[in-house]
Amino acid sequence: MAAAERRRRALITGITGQDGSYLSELLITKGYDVHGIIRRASMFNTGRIEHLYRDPHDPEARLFGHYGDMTDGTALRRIIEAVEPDEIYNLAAQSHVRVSFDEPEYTADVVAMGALRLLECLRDYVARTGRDVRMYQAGSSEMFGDAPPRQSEATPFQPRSPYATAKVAAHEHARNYREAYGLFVANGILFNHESPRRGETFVTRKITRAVGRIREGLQDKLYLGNLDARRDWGFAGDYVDAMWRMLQHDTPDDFVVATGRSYSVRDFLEAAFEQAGLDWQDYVEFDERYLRPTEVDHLEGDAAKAKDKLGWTAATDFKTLVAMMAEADHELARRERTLIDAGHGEGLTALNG
Ligand code: NAP
Ligand code: F7E
Repeated sequence: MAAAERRRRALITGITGQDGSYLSELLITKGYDVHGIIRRASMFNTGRIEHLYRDPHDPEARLFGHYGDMTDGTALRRIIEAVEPDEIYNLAAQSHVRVSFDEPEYTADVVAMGALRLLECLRDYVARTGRDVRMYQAGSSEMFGDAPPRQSEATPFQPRSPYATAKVAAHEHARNYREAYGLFVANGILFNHESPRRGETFVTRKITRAVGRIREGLQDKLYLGNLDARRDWGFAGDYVDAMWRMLQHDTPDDFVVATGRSYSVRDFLEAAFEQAGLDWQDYVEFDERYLRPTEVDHLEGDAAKAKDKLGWTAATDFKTLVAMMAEADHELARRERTLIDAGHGEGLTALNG
């Protein structure tokens, strides 16, 4: 292909995660070639992007994988040199807040140092080639921590977990590289976003998975921690569009991405069990293992700047999101039930997501 016809090229860290899969779909639809960094695992970890994959020899192939890890700066550098991306989306993270209290050093290494490693690669690559390469940094509403709602770009960060402090560090590194070296680095500050592809240990998916399994007689209890926490839950498919818009904007900036409405974990439970005609109180039990040493009580975002400057608003409301997840997880549980009835073990985890 002649240089003039070269398709735009995106590099995504964390491509195998929830957001990586939706972002890959979006970018392929927009005509990009998508390259993703995949970490080596003893089992397949590409379930969420398998439907996008074709053999790289196929001229229709648009998705390409590269082994790498956010803890390995040399590999990141090599991948950027080989891919020559126009846009980089840094989505890789140890993204579980509760787990970050158990693995704080690893979380900081992947999230904070990982972002810094990537910025260093970008800095040198841009200095050497003079190319316009844009980077998105996946920041989080967790960075606001204790700050009272509604939180906006002007709200000071008060992080409450090793995950959140690492995200604040990554966010500040990104701002500093923007100012020090004139790099185009946009910081997203995304509030919770969910989907049928959400990891199963996050509370929304844990609930909809349980509802589906309870309906099919595969589970009879659901153990949870704090039901009072309030979150601003949106749909991941909507949020990756905001990421892309940030990199098409004329200047690099920081943007809150949120629905502007918050609900408690109890509200989510009620809505999800109601889908199945069940009363959550008959099934849910408390387990202190799911409490955090420091909790974030109330996150509710003000995304007025994203609306004004990027033309972005959340398209999916809470009720639609819960219904979408509950329906997908009921279907998953039905398939588990069929397999079990056919004598194929305890359940089907490979099809999750
Ligand atoms: P996710 O489903 O947990 O995906 C995380 C991705 O990072 C996976 O692809 C994972 O690979 C990869 N990863 C983890 N450790 C890595 C390492 N050491 N090296 C390379 N890759 C590594 O997270 P998500 O929900 O898609 O979120 C995407 C990003 O947005 C994350 O940075 C998250 O912290 C941030 N964020 C998420 C939300 C939300 O509500 N979802 C809100 C705000 C910000 P494996 O598949 O191999 O595990
Ligand atoms: O918890 C409470 C828990 O783990 C939500 C990540 O994507 O969003 C996510 O972080 C709330 C918390 O998400 C259980 O205490 C009760 O108050 O689903 P979660 P999170 O901590 O808000 C932000 C924006 C990110 O950036 C993160 O990467 O639910 N909760 N009982 C529970 N939570 C879990 N996981 N499990 C429970 O049993």
